[in-house]
Amino acid sequence: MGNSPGTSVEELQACESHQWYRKFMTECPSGVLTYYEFKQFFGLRNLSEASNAYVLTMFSTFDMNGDGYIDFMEYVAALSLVLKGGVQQKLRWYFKLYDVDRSGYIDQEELLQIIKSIRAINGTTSEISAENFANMVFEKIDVDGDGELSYDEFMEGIQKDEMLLTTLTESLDLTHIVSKIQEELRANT
Ligand SMILES: [Ca+2]
Ligand SMILES: [Ca+2]
Ligand SMILES: [Ca+2]
Repeated sequence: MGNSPGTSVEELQACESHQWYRKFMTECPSGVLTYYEFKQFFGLRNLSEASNAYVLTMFSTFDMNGDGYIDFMEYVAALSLVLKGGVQQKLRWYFKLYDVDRSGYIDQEELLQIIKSIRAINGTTSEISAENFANMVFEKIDVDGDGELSYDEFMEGIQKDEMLLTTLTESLDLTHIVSKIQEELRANT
């Protein structure tokens, strides 16, 4: 260690995991995060209803085995994916995030709620309403027109459309969202 010519991805990940691990264990000595601790961990307090709903969805996406707690492995898996995963990996994660009821499909209502939550968190004002945006997404990528986005429709449709891909990637970047929320809170105190 220390005198190797280049840092391999594995080494880098091991090192970063170590830092994440320290933060996790310092702030969460029990080894698992509850939803309440999750919000504390990321400094998320006094959230609006829409922001809360989104953070709860984020929490359940982190909680991969659905036991109501985020353990260290789940935490590292989610963060490393969000921070440096490839497009495919991220989209897979976004699909889970969007499919709130875990039906395996994203319906229009789920998409609409997520868009509204993200906009509320980011404080984004857009010339296009959340309703119109959701409609546009469905017009573009609901290929079989059944009113639900299957995993394949989502993965293929989003990757084919640069604008949608950019919008999704930017809006669902966790670090961006977390810092936005923190800014929002600082501004309000
Ligand atoms: Ca869990
Ligand atoms: Ca669904
Ligand atoms: Ca469909």
